[in-house]
Amino acid sequence: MKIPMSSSLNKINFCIIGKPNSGKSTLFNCLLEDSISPVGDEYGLTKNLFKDKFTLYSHDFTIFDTPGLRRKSKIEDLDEKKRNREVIKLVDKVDVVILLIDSVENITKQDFRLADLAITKKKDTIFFI
Ligand SMILES: Nc1nc2c(ncn2[C@@H]2O[C@H](COP(=O)(O)OP(=O)(O)OP(=O)(O)O)[C@@H](O)[C@H]2O)c(=O)[nH]1
Ligand SMILES: [Mg+2]
Repeated sequence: MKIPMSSSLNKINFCIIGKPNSGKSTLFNCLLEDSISPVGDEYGLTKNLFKDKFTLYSHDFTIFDTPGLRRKSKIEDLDEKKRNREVIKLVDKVDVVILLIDSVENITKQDFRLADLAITKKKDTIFFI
């Protein structure tokens, strides 16, 4: 998937990242007021990047929903590894990262790792709990 990115002030690209099942797709659909990305209790339901655009106060936003990120050492499945790499590549390209934290589980070590990922890549990071 080729993702053209722009950092001009009236075009903002952002992605929602987080652990599996933290509610990323629910937030994505909610922001877009549409049911674009499948939502459900199944752990690791989102297996592709979902992308959409919307305009707010004359600003064009591109938003991505992403597959959940688990700790690397826990992943054996090659497809999941590939999905993880795609999300990390996307984090490199967007302007803003929304890190979604599941308030039911409280903040976990993996949430800190993901915060570190976004901040290390010098992304403007929004923590959404
Ligand atoms: N109670 C409650 N449930 C929520 C909330 N957000 C999401 N859920 C539920 O949590 C489950 C997982 O939501 P998803 O949006 O599919 O989570 P996800 O992070 O996209 O999951 P993956 O794609 O598997 O990584 C679904 O059953 C949602 O209905 C919330 O704010 N409150
Ligand atoms: Mg999802």
